[in-house]
Amino acid sequence: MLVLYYFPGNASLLPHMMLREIGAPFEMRLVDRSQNAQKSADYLRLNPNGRIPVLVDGDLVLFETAAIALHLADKFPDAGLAPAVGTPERAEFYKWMAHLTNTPQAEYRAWFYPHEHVSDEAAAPSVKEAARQRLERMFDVISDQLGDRQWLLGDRFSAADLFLLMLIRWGRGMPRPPRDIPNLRAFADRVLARPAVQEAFRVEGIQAPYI
Ligand SMILES: N[C@@H](CCC(=O)N[C@@H](CS)C(=O)NCC(=O)O)C(=O)O
Repeated sequence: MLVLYYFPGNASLLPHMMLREIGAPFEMRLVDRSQNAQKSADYLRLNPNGRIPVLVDGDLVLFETAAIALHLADKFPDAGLAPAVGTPERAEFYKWMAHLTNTPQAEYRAWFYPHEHVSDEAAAPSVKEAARQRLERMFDVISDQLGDRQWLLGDRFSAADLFLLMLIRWGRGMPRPPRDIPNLRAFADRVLARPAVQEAFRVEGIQAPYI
């Protein structure tokens, strides 16, 4: 049995949307951040970093969102969430998964948790501001790369598109949110139209505005 440890709207949203796309049975367990449950002894046994999400797949206990996403794409190839191994499309898929996780996703840590990046709390606003500037540039580059293509891989939908939707959504409170970039908004609307995505949002209690 697959078990996803989640908190609404957190990075667990990517594997959750994928699991809805896949349609395999799975269980969801809330990690109650209002109680700091991600730092509880029980949860730290699953992810010693104290971060969400974790996927348990039988004896396998996996942390890191991108690793979980790649594992799900591989485990359920019929869901078509990643191109075939060894193809140029698969390489592009890896590029986007790696880029999204170690560039904008990592940068969001500085935007949402600037205090983690300073030894002097007074410097936190400056770290946050620098993160804002870098995130804006990152979304500009992603937007240029996407152009007027339907999905990140062109005609082919993949888990990378679900990842990008989640990251666009995380920026909804920024001064210049990613949704203000016209092709990112159109892209996000395409992903949001997918029934599996709507079901994941409904189950997590995520309400409009989604991005
Ligand atoms: N690189 C990690 C980052 C996960 C992460 O930052 N999760 C956030 C929620 S989106 C979290 O657990 N925040 C609570 C905390 O850091 O205490 C991953 O992709 O799994």
